[in-house]
Amino acid sequence: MARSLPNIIITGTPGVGKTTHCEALAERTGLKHISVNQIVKDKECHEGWDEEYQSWIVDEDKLLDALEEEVKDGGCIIDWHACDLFPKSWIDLVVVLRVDSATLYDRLTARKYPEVKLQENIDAEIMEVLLQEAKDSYDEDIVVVLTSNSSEEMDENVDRIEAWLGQWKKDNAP
Ligand code: DAT
Repeated sequence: MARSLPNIIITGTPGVGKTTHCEALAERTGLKHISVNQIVKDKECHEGWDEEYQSWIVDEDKLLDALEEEVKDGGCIIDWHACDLFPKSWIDLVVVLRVDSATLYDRLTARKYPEVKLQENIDAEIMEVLLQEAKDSYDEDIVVVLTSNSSEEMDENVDRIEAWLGQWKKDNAP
């Protein structure tokens, strides 16, 4: 798929800072922040609400259909706590954000996550679930791991991704 702008996934355990990074990046670069959560909700790409986890049960086929139109021309920053469902051909860069578990605990507690979801997400971060998923789903050379423990780190991350975008534009200039 030829694109005039790249598609970037920002992924990681809930609470790691995906939305915050995507918003900052969208503002800085003009790329479009695609909140997959929002699309699942707005376009009803789900099979109902899971009470225990307080989250939607995602219908991945519906979600991909809903996303394809947005993503096909490029220029999207996809914000989602999974990355293995997107076709490889859609994606130019996969950023996996990581955070210390104590910091994650504080962020998810502040969000009033139910206990089972809190523990599961902290375990997932410690076990590097998202990092492994990214490595299993995409070529090694497009997967980048960045830490998101502080706003200084976030600023550095946004700078790095913006620099990557600048290089991509040069490399893919018509
Ligand atoms: P996600 O979209 O991955 O669930 P978020 O962007 O909503 O995460 O961030 C969760 C909370 O943590 C939010 O209150 C902002 C804060 N946060 C995220 N990344 C941060 C960072 N690098 N430094 C300081 N606070 C951060």
